[in-house]
Amino acid sequence: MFCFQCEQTANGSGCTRGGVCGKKVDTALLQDKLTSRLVELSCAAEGKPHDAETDNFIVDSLFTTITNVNFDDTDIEALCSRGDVLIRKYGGSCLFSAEDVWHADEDVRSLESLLLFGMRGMAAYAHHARVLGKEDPDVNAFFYKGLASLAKDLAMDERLALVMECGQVNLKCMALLNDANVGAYGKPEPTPVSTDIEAGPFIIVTGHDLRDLKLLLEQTEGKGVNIYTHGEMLPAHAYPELKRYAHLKGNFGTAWQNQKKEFADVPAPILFTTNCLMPPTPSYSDRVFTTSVVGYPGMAHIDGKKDFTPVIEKALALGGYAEKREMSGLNGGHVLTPGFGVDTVLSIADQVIDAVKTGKIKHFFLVGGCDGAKPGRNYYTDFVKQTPEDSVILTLACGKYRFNDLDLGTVAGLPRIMDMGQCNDAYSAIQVAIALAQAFGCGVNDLPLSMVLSWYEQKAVCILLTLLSLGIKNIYLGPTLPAFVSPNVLNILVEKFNISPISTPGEDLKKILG
Ligand code: FSO
Ligand code: SF4
Repeated sequence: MFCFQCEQTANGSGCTRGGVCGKKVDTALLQDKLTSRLVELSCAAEGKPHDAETDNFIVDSLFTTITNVNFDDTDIEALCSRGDVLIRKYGGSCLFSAEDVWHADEDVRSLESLLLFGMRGMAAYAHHARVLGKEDPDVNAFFYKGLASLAKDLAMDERLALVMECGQVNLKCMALLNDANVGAYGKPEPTPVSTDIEAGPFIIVTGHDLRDLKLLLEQTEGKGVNIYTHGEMLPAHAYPELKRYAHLKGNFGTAWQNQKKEFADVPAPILFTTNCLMPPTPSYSDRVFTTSVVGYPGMAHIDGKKDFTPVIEKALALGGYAEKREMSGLNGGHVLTPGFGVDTVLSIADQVIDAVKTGKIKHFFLVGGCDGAKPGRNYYTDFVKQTPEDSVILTLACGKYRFNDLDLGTVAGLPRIMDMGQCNDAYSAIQVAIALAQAFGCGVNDLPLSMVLSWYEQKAVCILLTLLSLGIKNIYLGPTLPAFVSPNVLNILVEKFNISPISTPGEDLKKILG
């Protein structure tokens, strides 16, 4: 096997004897086989009319191969077989091996990987939008174009153009998902969320799929079972149509990499709607439920009918805590406040613009992205703690658990930390940046705004590509640069976009605020 798609890849270069994430060799080989099927199918269907079944198959298969989504060979084999049927349907003939990508010239491999991993991330967002009834033909068409390109002999500049196009299409995809979420659940509004757990039965729901949460809330209403979000599900509390459920009580735990410790002895089941699933330990494996594209051998799976009865029964049988448990975030705080989406921030735009003009706010930082297991990630906590008092921190995705329970007070009457939501709510951050640039009559790169991002898996890749495709410069990226960015491709990114690896909070702040 060879896999280097995530930040924790072995030795910073590639997993070859099983994944650091727990992915087995056979699973990795099957994922390559599935990717090969997707390329073959796209070669056969590109430019032809394609049906919803094929579009959905491509999206869900790409999503399945994201880090920490599916470890179940049976699921991946079933997808490969469906791929075979679809390839025949479109009269496919091209024979492709994804493994060849890993052995290509290092710059070709780098650009092909950026594209493939970006598409995997984007597929997750396309999936979430689709389950809420929203699709975009341009987004669907790009999956065929991008996948088919992997079988073509292209010049480097053509490959680079495809990578940038992936970023542009992902902006559309994130906009689609934002519209789908707002259409279904209303505009997010700032909402304090407790980290404490009430007495009695409860279910922890993690991942990104708000529709799964909504269905679970409906099915648990009046049953004496409370619901707690975990990880990337925290922003759900901010949506009017979700927060109106009184039994959506609070948020449990922190980011994904702490799950083995946090789930070990909790008297409740855990529902995984998407990544990031880690191989469960025996202490809680009988309490793990997966749904949608998530899978793990031996774990209970809730199928597309979304009957959550087994999860609810498990919660009732376990009974929860006998008494209320006081819990806190990583810095000891007890309240998290998501809900600063694009609508909230733009509704106070005049206040923000005035505060910048009068010098009360001197700088904005977007400190966001994935959390992860490596020790160097304390950088993000320290960075936020060291930002000056006349600055605002916009944040999103699970990396925020490093600092989202800190009370940094207010600046010009505004909270200093504003949680914009899940990783896909990078869309909100982009819209806010564009609106600020318009208000000040300048470009986004001329704003007193710096992006200090953390990455782990492939959704972060597509978001980074979106930012670059918008021409956003001077991004700081950590905790380490992706193994799949070759030195030559890195040179291009540095020359065109002045992207830099993070160093220390003090040094980076000095450079930024210079
Ligand atoms: Fe975190 Fe995992 Fe949303 Fe990623 S839960 S690491 S960027 O999934 O997708 O933020
Ligand atoms: Fe290794 Fe990451 Fe691939 Fe898992 S997803 S096999 S940890 S590179």
